[in-house]
Amino acid sequence: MKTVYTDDHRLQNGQSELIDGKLVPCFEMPRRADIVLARVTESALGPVVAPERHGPEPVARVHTAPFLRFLESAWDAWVAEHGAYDALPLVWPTRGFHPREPETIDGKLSYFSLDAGTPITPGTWTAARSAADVALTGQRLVAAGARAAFALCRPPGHHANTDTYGGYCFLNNAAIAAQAFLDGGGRKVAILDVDYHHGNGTQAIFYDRADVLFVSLHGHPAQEFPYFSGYEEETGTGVGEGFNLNFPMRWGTGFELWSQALEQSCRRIAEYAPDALVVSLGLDTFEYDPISRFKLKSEDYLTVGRRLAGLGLPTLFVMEGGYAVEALGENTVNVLTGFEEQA
Ligand code: SP5
Ligand code: ZN
Repeated sequence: MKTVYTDDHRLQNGQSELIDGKLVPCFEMPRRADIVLARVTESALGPVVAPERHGPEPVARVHTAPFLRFLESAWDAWVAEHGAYDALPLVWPTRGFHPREPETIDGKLSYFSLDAGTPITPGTWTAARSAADVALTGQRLVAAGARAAFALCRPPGHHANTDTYGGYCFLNNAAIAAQAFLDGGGRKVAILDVDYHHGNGTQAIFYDRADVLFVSLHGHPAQEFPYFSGYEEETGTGVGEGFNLNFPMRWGTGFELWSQALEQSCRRIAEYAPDALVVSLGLDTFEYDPISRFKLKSEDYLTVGRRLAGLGLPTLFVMEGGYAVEALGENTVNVLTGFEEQA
């Protein structure tokens, strides 16, 4: 399969995130994509291609105009107020507040974000738009008949909702690609999210729709970020009822339990019979991930790829999380080569 990649991801290079009560160097760093690219290049996976530019329309199919205006202008507004260092929010509208978009940049950061782990930097907007182009280019390859493609997106996307960023995500690359499948004439798309964290943004974007099935395997929200999304009882609403499926799992989960949830996920996807599958490919389920608590091993990712290939669907892999950086290339390419072996 082809890998879609651009160096533009390096423009998202945050200084620090707030985690465990400390400001520490960002876990979501450029080296992540560099290491995945290096491993793809060494492997027999296939060629690496540059993204085409798709313009603002496919992004605006998923995100609101006020949110996109905010992301585009946030860095300049922040610099004018505070100077040229990373922008982080500090306050959020919680129970009893009145969430109206404030006029000032600090207020806007609070209004449009979900955490203090996701710095806005000079290159954030360009990097995020390029990542969406990477996903859209992969989508085009698959829509044009490729069995599969790998969109090596960075920054990741699955925590971004129509009008919120956070969890290292700005634009929801997987959701933008899924919507592009539908806008290109697909009738139904399934999104399988195997990142350790619940894909709250993707779930929310498609929660009231039956043309996108969202299935997610993740750390239990009673224990794990993003805490307020990802319970089993979240099954969709309105015509979307029954088209959202969550498998929350407790800290310490290993491949035996995780792979059973994967099997159930695959059966639901097969029953749905979509025109295409988008895989939100996070590798932070790895046993040595520094911020996560599942116990998957490198060789397990080959098995994951083989099972996904068994669905027999046109498949777009979209890179999400994974912070055990030195193993990230091997783990990612294991999923993809497992898939190719079986496809
Ligand atoms: C795309 C993606 O994987 N985003 C993940 C964002 C996670 N943000 C930090 C969550 C903090 C949870 N506590 C970690 C404790 C580590 N000692
Ligand atoms: Zn994650």
